[in-house]
Amino acid sequence: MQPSRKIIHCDCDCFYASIEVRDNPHLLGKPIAVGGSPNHRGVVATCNYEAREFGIHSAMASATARKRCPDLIIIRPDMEKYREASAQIHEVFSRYTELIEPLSLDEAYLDVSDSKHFEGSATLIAEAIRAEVKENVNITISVGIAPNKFLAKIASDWNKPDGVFVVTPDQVDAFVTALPVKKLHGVGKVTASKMKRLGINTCSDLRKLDKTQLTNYFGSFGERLNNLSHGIDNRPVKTDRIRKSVSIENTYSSDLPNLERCLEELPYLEIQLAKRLKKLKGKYEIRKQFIKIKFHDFVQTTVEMVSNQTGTDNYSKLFCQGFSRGNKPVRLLGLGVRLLPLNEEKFIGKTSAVSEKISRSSARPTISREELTSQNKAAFSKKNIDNGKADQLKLALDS
Ligand code: TTP
Ligand code: MG
Ligand code: MG
Repeated sequence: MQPSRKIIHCDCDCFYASIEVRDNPHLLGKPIAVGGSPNHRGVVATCNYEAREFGIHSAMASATARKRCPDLIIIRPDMEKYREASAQIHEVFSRYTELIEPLSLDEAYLDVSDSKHFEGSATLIAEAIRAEVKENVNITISVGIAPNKFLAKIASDWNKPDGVFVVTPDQVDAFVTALPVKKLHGVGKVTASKMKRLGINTCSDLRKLDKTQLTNYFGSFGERLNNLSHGIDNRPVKTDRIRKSVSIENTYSSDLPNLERCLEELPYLEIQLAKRLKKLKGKYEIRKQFIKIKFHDFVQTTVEMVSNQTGTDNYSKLFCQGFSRGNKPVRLLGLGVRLLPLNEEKFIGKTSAVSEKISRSSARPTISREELTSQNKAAFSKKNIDNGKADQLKLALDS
């Protein structure tokens, strides 16, 4: 039998908001959110725990947030500052292990199974990390410690904010048995309500079904569900994270009324996507092009096609197809590519056959409107972004 691993999942508490409060101590104790303007259909990127008491959360419209809490202070994101803090935090992680899998600016898995620090005590390592983050970055970070990634991630959320939660190998069974299924990674709203209909509320309910039944109900996810319900997750901490897609999205402050207006926006989105693709390191081949449309009533659709390039004509076609599914005003447009990682040798062997050669970089989930304007003033000045036309540009680097 393989020796049990020691995985730490670290996640900063209300990350962007913590940085803002740190830098503006007069905000301490007040409800604050970081996000776009309520007047321009901005959304909340995050909010501090004081604001959460009003039911405010990430991705909520800023206008709704303000309604729930009239005293809410909304601060524009300063991505540069968050990236700097993120680099400092990741520097702290690297003092304890080389096996780090960054998930986002504020979050990472660490495998400390073979760490020599604190005689290999994951709990003491985690406490040291928390103390160093507090000391060097002046924000709090919560940690979960468990024998695998799935449990460590759940554990880091267990005692948030500023919390620690440990699931030792001999506690795994009891912990998982009582775990509500909605805590399982991959169980979203739809799956959770299907499970509810089937009378499955906890992992112990899931365990009553065998693999075949789980596959019948949940398709290819069935086998993983079976493993998770028994606390099994053998995924290694991957230091070399492979990106599977790059995309860009824009929420418009006024709805785009028709297809023609959507197509007019295409070049501006393409410019942003091209910039992101250029910046990536590593070797990838484009496998698919895709678009996303969110209509004014929040109904959303995505369309994709097999492709090894980023051709405008293809995106136009996809937009036409997507738009025809709703034929109503559009709130958000997005486009992107799905990627196939190439290893070095394969890449060198190909020249003209690979139409796009792009690379990988650290995760960067959002880009502020300010950043967008400074990066691409020429293109966007035409569209008068400062008049609130393109209120929020979200860059999604999905993996
Ligand atoms: P999270 O770690 O998901 O959230 P958080 O750190 O703000 O709060 P928690 O204490 O619950 O961990 O995300 C990290 C940052 O990523 C967050 O501070 C802002 C940004 N973010 C967005 O921009 N949009 C989103 O929808 C989410 C969830 C996060
Ligand atoms: Mg966080
Ligand atoms: Mg996080």
